[in-house]
Amino acid sequence: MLEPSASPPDGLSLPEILTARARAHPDALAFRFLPDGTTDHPVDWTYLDVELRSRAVARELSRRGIEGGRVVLALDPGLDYVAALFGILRAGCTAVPSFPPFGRRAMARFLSIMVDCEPRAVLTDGRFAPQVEAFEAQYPQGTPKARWIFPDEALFQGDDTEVPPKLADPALLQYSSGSTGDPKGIVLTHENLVSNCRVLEAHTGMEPDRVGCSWLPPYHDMGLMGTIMLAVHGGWPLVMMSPVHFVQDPYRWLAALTEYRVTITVGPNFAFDLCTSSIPDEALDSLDLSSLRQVFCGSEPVSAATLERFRERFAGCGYDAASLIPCYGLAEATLFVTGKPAKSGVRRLERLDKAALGTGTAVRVDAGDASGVDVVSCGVSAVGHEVLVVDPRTARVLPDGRVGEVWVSGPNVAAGYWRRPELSTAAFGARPAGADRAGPGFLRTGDLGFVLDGELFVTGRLKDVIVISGRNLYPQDIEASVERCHGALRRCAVFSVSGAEAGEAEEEQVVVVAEYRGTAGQFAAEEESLRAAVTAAVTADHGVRPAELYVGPPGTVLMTTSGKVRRKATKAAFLEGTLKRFTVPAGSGAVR
Ligand code: 649
Repeated sequence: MLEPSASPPDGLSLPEILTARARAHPDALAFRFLPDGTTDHPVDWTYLDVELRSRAVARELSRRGIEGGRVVLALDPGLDYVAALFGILRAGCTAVPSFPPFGRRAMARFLSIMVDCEPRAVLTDGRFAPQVEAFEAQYPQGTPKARWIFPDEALFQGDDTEVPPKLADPALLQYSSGSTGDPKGIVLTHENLVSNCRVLEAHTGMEPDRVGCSWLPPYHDMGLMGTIMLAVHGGWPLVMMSPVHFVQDPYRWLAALTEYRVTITVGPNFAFDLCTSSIPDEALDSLDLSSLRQVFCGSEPVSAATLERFRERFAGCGYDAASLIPCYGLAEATLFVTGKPAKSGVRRLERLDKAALGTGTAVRVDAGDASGVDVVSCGVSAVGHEVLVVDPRTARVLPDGRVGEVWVSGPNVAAGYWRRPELSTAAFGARPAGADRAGPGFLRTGDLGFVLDGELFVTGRLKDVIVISGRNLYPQDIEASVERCHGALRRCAVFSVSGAEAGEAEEEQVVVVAEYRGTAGQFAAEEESLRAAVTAAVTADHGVRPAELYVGPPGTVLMTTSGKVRRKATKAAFLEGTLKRFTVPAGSGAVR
C-alpha cells in the first residue's frame, strides 16, 4: 500500500501514481483551492475527487476520438486545471499548459502556441466560444483546426478505464515563456516529470506532515512541475490560489501559510519584495510563519538584499531564515537543477569584488568592503545531475571561481524542442571541448554563473550581458540601482544598444526603461530630479552613465507571463518607438 508522504515505487507515471494514491487513501486531502484568495471559502478535493474527475476528462477526450496527440490546457488556475491536466495525461495525450486567451498579448501568444503545436483539442473557458471563429481565421494556411472543449460540470463527472502512458512517451509540451514570434515547445516525457519529482524529494527529504502552498501559475514550470506534480508524487496536500489574487494582495499568501500550518512554499524573488513592501505593520500580528521548513526562492536572480529585508520584516512572525532555499532551474531541465541542501542552515552568501566579477572572476572580499557585491549561492546540483561551467566560446570547462555558461546533464533534461531539430541539437547536445564522453550531451542553459566549493552562483544571462570597454555589466544589477534610487520608480529594464542601432556613436550604450508610479503631471513636475537621481545612482554603482532614460506608465516594461523582464522585447519596442507612453492632455506624448 502506498503510504501518504512516501515516495512511490519506480516505474509509475504520474497519472498512475495518482490512481495508486486514490486507491490507498481515497479520502485524504489532495488539493485545497482558495477561490477568492482568502482562507474564507476553501474548496477541498481528495485524491478520489482528482482521480474521478481526471478520468472523466480522459473519457470525454476518448469519446471524441482523441487518444494521443497534443491537447492545449487553457483554463484558469484552479482544481479543474489539475483534473484536466491528469485527464489529458491519462488519455495518453501530451498536455500543452497554457492560460485563458483573454487580452491582446495573451491572445497573440496563445495563437502562436496553437499554430506551433497543432493540437487535436483545446480545453478552455466557455467565454471564449464566441471568439473561436475569428480566432481561427488568423491561422496561417494549412494549420489544422482543433476541437474546442469548454468544460462544464458534466465534463468532470463519470468514470472510465485507463490507458497507462509509457514512461518514454511525451507527456508535456512546455512553452518557454519568452517570445511570441518564436515559440519553442520543450518536449518532456513522463520519465522527465517523475525524475524531477524524485530529485526534488531527494533534495528536501520526505516529511510525514508536509503541507504545501502555491499561488504560482499552473502553466509555468515552477507551478506545474514544482508544486502540483510534486504534491501528487509525494502524497501531501497542496493549498493553491490564483496568481492574480496573490498579486492583488500579497498578504493572502502569508495568511494561507499561517492558517494551514504550511511547511513548504515557493516564490520568485519579486514575491518576497512584494510581501515586504506591501504588508502593513498592523497585519503582522495575525501572521505566524513558524510552521515553514522549506521556502524555495528561484526563477529569477536571488537578491541578498531582498532576502534580508524579508527576514527583518517577518522574523517577529516566526519566520526562520534557515528555511530559505535559493534554487535554480529551467523548463529545458523540466524544472529543478540546483538548490541549497535542506537543513543546511542559513543560505550561503559570498561578498565578491565587483570589478573582478565584471571581468569574469569571483574574488572574495571582506563583508564590509564597499567595492564588493553580495552573491547568493543557488546550492548544489540535483542528485544524478552534472552541472558544468563552460567558456561559451571555446566549450572548455572552466575552473572554480570563473564565470561561464552553465551546462547541465541528467535525467531531468528534456530531449529537445518540438519540431526544431537544429535548435535542439545546438541547445541539448553540447559537448565540452577535449572531453571524450559518450551519452546524450549537455544542455546549454544560456545562463552565466560560477562554481565555488561545489555550489552554483548564477550571475545573469549570456544574452543580456552588457559589455562596455571589456567589462561585463549585468542588467539586473543596474535595474536594482534604478529601482532603489527613487521612490516613484518601479520595475525597469536595462539593455545596451550599439552605435549602429541608435544611429549614432560607435560604442555600446546603456539604455534604461523604467515605469513611473504616478500621473503624467506628477512626472513632468519631477522629471528633472528623477533623471538626475538615476544618472547619479547608475554612475556611482556601476561606473557607466546611461545614454538614455525612457520613463513611461506602469506596463511600459515588457514582462513574460511568469513575471520576468523581457529585455530583448523591451529593447525592440524602444527602438521601434512602440513603448507605452503617458497619455497627457496636450498630446506631447512620452517624455524621453
Ligand atoms: C526555476 C524555474 C527553480 C524557471 C524550483 C524548485 C509547494 C511549494 C514548494 C514546492 C512544492 C510545493 O524559472 C525553478 C527550481 C521548486 C520546488 C518547489 O517546492 N523556469 S523558466 O524556464 O521559466 O526560466 C528559466 C530561467 O530563469 C532564470 C534563468 O535565466 C533560467 O534559464 N533563473 C534564474 N536566474 C537567476 N537565479 C536563479 N536562481 C534562477 N532560477 C531561474
